[in-house]
Amino acid sequence: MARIVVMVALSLLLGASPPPLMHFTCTPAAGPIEIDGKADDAAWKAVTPITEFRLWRSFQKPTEATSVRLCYDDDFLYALFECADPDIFVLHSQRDDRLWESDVVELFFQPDEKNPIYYEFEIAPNNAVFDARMVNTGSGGFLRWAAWDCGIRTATDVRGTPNHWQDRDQGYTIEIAIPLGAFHEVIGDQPLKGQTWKFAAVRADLSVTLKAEERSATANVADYDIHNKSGYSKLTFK
Ligand SMILES: [Ca+2]
Ligand SMILES: [Ca+2]
Ligand SMILES: [Ca+2]
Repeated sequence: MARIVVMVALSLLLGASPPPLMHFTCTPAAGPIEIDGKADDAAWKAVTPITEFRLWRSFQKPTEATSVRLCYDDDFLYALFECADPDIFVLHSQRDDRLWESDVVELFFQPDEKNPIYYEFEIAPNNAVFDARMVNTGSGGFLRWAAWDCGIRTATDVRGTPNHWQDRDQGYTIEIAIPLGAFHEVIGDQPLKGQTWKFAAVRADLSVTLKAEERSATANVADYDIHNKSGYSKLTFK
């Protein structure tokens, strides 16, 4: 008992220890997906949502619910985020701007652990898009890599009044289609089926209802650096 008390006290002093890394699967789309910000496509109903978002550093559950679904076909990798949010806040509307400074969802993929190239996609509730093919952040970060434009298609559905903090919003949905050609430099013409990538889905939530902004991920973000891929989850294409 004494040893357990000491261990709990130590873990509180040193910060939370990270939970085991997560491993998800991505299945072929069961039908066509219309990129309109609506989750009503039959293909989405067939996908189990990923809901295991954890706050950066503390690994605790975030205040507001977030889910992401993933699937793919011969041409696109699809994602659908659904975010509860009582205060939707959007700062930027330009392509490749600093979308992470207000409410945003993000996807990170490193298709091949032996190849340092990785991909970052961010979409804000106002459908502003940031996309970047990166090698590492020490080489210039987004200033160097964000000019890349992969032809991503996105749409959003906002239930609320963004930037009007006096009322309470319901949330927003973001639907994404990333052309598989975006990853060609790394994966070539290999079929997705059977591949396992490093992966993180991320959400930033800034709201008047929160004591502090909340950044959460399906990855273990121990040091507040989402570009540190050691805590990424894995994503296997079935
Ligand atoms: Ca749709
Ligand atoms: Ca870009
Ligand atoms: Ca918010």
